[in-house]
Amino acid sequence: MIKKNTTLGEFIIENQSSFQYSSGELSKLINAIRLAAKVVNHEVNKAGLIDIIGNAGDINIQGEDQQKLDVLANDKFIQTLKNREIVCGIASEEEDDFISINSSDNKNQNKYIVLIDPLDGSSNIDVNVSVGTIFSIYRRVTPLGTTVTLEDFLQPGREQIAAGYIVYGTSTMLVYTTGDGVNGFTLNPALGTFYLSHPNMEFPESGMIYSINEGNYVHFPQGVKDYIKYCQKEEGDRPYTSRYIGSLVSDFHRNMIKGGIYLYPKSSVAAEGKLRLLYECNPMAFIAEQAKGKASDGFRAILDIKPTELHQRIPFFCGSRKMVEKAEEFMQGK
Ligand code: AHM
Ligand code: MG
Repeated sequence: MIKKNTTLGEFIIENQSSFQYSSGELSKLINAIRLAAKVVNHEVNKAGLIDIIGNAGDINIQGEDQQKLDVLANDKFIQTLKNREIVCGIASEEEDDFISINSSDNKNQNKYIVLIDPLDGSSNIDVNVSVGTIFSIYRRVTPLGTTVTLEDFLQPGREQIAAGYIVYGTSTMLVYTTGDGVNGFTLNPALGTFYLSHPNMEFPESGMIYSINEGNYVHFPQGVKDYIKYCQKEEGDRPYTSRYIGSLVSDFHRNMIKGGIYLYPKSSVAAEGKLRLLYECNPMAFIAEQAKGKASDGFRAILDIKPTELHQRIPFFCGSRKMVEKAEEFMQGK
């Protein structure tokens, strides 16, 4: 039973017992992400003042270097997680390699690793368009008490314990799943509190929106070209509406609420597409499946793919189940 005015903090405590491995650690971890999200939100909100308070590389009034927002977001998330000593490893889209965290207090007994894309769609910041943070949580596969290895990070998305995103939009929202449905929380900026605003979020089975960078049309595989033509054809409930923000979190969020499909296919200039399997596609795919949607590379479920490297890219088709299935039919030449 969802109570009105439930805060994210209350929700985490109330739902702790439903976690597959309940120990309070995952709750603490999600709480740390909530805290970092608020800090990053505060910085993102000031982005428009950059000409007044200084550009990246400048020295600010306190004599500190101004950082680019994506670097700053990366630092805030990593620092918050490190300081609380609740994870044993972090991998970030902004870092070349994973970070192992050896906890002196409890002899490396922390079992979770976190993967993050600290500020996705950051090219949108300069023009005041929504950006987001994406996170993903796994249990380590190597033994407790040891230092994490690459193997801990290269798990198929199916193994995720939790995943979520923060969209810094007209309102700031944190949306996440622990494998038991998807819930969305909206930040009241005056109080600094996230409230449950979107309980049990689900993709409509089908929708009327397709989101793809059509400027790359000439480079797309034939299946994608044919699917775009299908979306544009006057037949049944088509033509569909084209909506592309160029910010995965925002495009995904809109499509989950309204019904739609997001596509970032491979192309003749980007053999594996653009999006990263570990930091972008896996967490969004987990949320999509939990919200009764679907995510695929055109041929197989994203969550079933065994990653081979940290920064691996993968084609991404994600959204309302029937729309993704239709796009797959075109990709597979059916
Ligand atoms: P980023 O991680 O460098 O921000 O890139 C990911 C972003 C997605 O949010 C967005 O959907 C996509 O890149 C847009 O790419 P493009 O400009 O090629 O359409
Ligand atoms: Mg990104």
